[in-house]
Amino acid sequence: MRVALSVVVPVKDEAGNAASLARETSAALAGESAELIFVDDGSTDNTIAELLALRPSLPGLRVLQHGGNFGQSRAVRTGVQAARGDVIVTMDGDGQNDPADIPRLLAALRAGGKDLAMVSGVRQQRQDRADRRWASALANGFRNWMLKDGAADSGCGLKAFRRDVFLSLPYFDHMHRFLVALVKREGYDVAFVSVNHRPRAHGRSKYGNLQRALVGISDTIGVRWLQRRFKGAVEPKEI
Ligand SMILES: Nc1nc2c(ncn2[C@@H]2O[C@H](COP(=O)(O)OP(=O)(O)O)[C@@H](O)[C@H]2O)c(=O)[nH]1
Ligand SMILES: [Mg+2]
Repeated sequence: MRVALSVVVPVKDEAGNAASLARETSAALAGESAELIFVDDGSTDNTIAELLALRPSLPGLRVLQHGGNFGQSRAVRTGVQAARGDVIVTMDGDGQNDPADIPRLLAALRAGGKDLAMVSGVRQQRQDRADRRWASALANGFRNWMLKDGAADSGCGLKAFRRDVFLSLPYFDHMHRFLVALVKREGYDVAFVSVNHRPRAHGRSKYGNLQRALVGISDTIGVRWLQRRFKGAVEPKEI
């Protein structure tokens, strides 16, 4: 079967969340020739066992394992590299993103012109603690001021994009938070779609506000440098 769409889900210690998300996603994508790729990044809980138990009933489910903790961005890249579809959807593995939003993201990507390479979710009514929401608002403000990427919520894990474009982007740890700026740097357009956000049912967030802020500042400066060191897109003509 030709796979048109690959859904890539990075997971680190998402027991109780990952398997139900896989079932939900498969139901939301009935009618699509889709595969579902979960990339485990050194989970020490039951995540892997729960996903493997699901495989007989979900033939489109693939499980990749890093065998250590290399980070969320690396897990996304591993999944995209292994993907068979030309279009990728990424989503958090904790169930905070809602797979029911995927068809709207895909419709927006498919309706766009040849320059539209990504549709990024914008979480409405974030179901996170107040301190996390404040930290996120500050980070988005700082990033927007520095990078002018026009993203209201660049950390939203729910995104749809062209696989070839993603694989042409410069890679660094935590790049998943800068995909809008990086895709625009290549000369492509990015569209935004409002998406649902749900509370975490099990487990806890893997990121602290302070750690995220410190890394975020240095990464934003790094992406600003990448923007300056690029002379724009070219469409070479063979003559
Ligand atoms: N593969 C991988 N996934 C991670 C890592 N840290 C977080 N994640 C996943 O990335 C998603 C978002 O992480 P989460 O901790 O919920 O972040 P928050 O929602 O922003 O608080 C979840 O699916 C996590 O399992 C990591 O080190 N490796
Ligand atoms: Mg989360």
